[in-house]
Amino acid sequence: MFNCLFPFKAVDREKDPITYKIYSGDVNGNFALQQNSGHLVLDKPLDRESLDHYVLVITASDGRPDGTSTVIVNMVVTDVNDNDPVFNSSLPVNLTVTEEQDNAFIGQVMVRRFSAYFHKINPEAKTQLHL
Ligand SMILES: [Ca+2]
Ligand SMILES: [Ca+2]
Repeated sequence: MFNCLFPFKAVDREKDPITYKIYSGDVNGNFALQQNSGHLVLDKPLDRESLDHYVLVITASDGRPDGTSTVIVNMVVTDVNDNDPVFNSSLPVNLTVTEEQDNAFIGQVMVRRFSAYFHKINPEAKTQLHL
């Protein structure tokens, strides 16, 4: 069973049966409007990183050719943390570091971390990690 986002309700003074429709704005087919109840539900999950704002035009008709009312709904998609961080794919994956540099920051940090760790469990390992 779908969760109802919002119940759109129109009133007809002759109490004619009302048919509800999404006229426009559902650009990716995410929404479904139950035509007899006017309940707006999600047919597919929304993705704020793809589209964060919808303007839906919803109609209610009593069946007469000119018996249609329209409502415009602005909908903002709020964020949840659903994406992992990704590295830039253009970053180089093979690095060459020249030995004997004293300003190669990345090399120094890595050697220090590994040295500290290995030195703790094996004092002799420190010398094996030097570039
Ligand atoms: Ca009517
Ligand atoms: Ca997100």
